[in-house]
Amino acid sequence: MPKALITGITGQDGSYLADFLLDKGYEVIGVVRRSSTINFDRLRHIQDRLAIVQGDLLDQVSLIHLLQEHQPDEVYNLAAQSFVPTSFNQPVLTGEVTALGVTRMLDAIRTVDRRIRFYQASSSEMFGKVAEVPQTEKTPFHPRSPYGVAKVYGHWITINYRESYGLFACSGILFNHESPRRGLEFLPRKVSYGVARIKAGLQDKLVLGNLEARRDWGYAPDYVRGMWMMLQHDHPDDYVLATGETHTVREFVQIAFSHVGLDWNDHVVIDPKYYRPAEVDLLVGNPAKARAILGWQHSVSFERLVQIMVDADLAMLQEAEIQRTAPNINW
Ligand code: NAP
Ligand code: G4F
Repeated sequence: MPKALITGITGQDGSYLADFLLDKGYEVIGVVRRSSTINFDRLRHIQDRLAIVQGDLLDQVSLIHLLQEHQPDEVYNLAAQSFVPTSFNQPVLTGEVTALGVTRMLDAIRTVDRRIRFYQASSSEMFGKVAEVPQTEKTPFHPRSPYGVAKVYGHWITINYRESYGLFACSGILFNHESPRRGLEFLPRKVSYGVARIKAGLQDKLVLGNLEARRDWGYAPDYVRGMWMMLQHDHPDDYVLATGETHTVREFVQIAFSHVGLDWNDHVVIDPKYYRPAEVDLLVGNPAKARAILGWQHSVSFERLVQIMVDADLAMLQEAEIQRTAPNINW
């Protein structure tokens, strides 16, 4: 049975990757940082099939011990401070986790067992103020946030350890991917959850920032499949995963509201506090290399993605309401 270690397993991608690898027959080790409140919401359905272990990308000793103890075949480094606005407020922490954390893990692999295959979660945020359209593995980087800068470091240190020490280290340059498990602070989930609450009569307004930004949005389960495919190939390399389509925030909002029969103009309010010090105006990826070499492609359209997310949040609110109003047979 192959063994995979996942950092960031409590996050959106970590939980989907764990689902995927368990289905493939892997033994999955999930690295969780210590906190005063345990939050395994995204893992509840598979918790008894995982080994949950404590570790932190800020603490290299913990990473070395984990690799020595569990001897994984594959390491997926998904942990990061991943929210762009927070990176402007906490640029040093973002650099420690999202940039230097990659070196800590790579060097732990170099120290413990160089045969371990490594996946780094790089990001389309690295392209920032884009040098060409669409973006490929060869497009130069111009990051626009401390998060993007940290990811550029993580990307290049991954390549450097591959070239310097012969590690099987891959970097996936992933464009935005979403799901009902997305954090509530990211635009797509903020919109799907807000629309569901408005439809349920729990709120009337949804306060947003820049509606003109364009993103290449896909469905998260498609993207974790691509991570695994990179580590199964004969040679380590870097790949863009994207849909090849770009849409504005405004389009996302419009489809989400119209899906429940509402007009977004009646509910959306703009507040400049959600504007960023520097914005990434346009992202659209070219996944031709991943398609040609790995056989990867996305399976969920933009419109369908928005509907999946809104439907899931509507169902979640209905479930919460049922639980609140259901008679408690223990009283
Ligand atoms: P996410 O939901 O924000 O999850 C981030 C994970 O990192 C959480 O499990 C978090 O743990 C963990 N983490 C944060 N700091 C840590 C530390 N110091 N030590 C150990 N774990 C730590 O992110 P995601 O959307 O799943 O994304 C996964 C990865 O892909 C991230 O690296 C992200 O930057 C990158 N990426 C994402 C996208 C996208 O569209 N989703 C696109 C490109 C790249 P807690 O639960 O304890 O906070
Ligand atoms: O959903 P977002 O916060 O995602 P962003 O900044 O594109 O970053 C996500 O994707 C990256 C890949 O490209 C990942 F690397 C990163 O970890 C993260 O997963 O914002 C999307 C767009 C931005 O242009 C933002 O300005 O939506 C715009 N926006 C407009 N109003 C808003 C809001 N974003 C948020 N979070 N909240 C708003 O109210």
